[in-house]
Amino acid sequence: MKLILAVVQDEDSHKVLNELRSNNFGATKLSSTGGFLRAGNTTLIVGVEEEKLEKAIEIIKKQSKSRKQFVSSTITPGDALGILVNYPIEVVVGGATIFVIDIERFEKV
Ligand code: 2BA
Repeated sequence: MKLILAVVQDEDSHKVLNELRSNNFGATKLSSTGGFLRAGNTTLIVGVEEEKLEKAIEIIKKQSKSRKQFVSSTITPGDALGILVNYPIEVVVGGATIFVIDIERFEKV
């Protein structure tokens, strides 16, 4: 058995979860925060049999779009002591960041 940890954007999480559910995958949704943008995203935990791993990853990839976001950065111009200037930096976020972990034991009691 494998465990998928997938970080997706909040906007995509419903579509990913719906398609996982309609293909009989169990999933848990966690609200998470990206360390770089400090903005909300969604982490999905999906336990899958090894032979169904690629199908689950295919669904996550299909439903996760990459988007551009802007993060504000601050610089101090060369000789302008004490003056801070904010300027936007563009970053491309996602589709999805996917980790796959081997599961040693799985039980439902
Ligand atoms: P964030 O950490 O908020 O990162 C959002 C996006 O900012 C990243 O998109 C990337 O395009 C950019 N970015 C991140 N760190 C950067 C840096 N030091 N310099 C410049 N740009 C940077 P993604 O790579 O698609 O990542 C989306 C989210 O997936 C991340 O949100 C984070 O929550 C998660 N993630 C990405 N890589 C991870 C990793 N190695 N371990 C755990 N979580 C990860």
